[in-house]
Amino acid sequence: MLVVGALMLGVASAGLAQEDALVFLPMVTGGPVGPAGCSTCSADTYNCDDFSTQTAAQACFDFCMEQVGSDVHRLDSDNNGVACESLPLVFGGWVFQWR
Ligand SMILES: [Ca+2]
Ligand SMILES: [Ca+2]
Repeated sequence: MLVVGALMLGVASAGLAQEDALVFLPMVTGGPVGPAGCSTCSADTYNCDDFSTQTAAQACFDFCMEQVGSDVHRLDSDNNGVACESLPLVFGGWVFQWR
């Protein structure tokens, strides 16, 4: 939530109306917590661009498949079970790239 604080400070210092600065991001309360950067499976919220590695995208894909049984974020457009082949795969200290 440090990012939110910084954003709020940024908005406030930009001279916008006070109520505009009081924006709260939705937080997951209760229920299973997803992998980092993957807090919801209720709607198409993320794209491959939102993840820096295939590993992170795959974790989100797997998490939502388990939670809602579908690729809700559409991270696996060709339905081969591998999310975001375009992203680098980090494994054991090595970085791999799907070809
Ligand atoms: Ca998406
Ligand atoms: Ca795929």
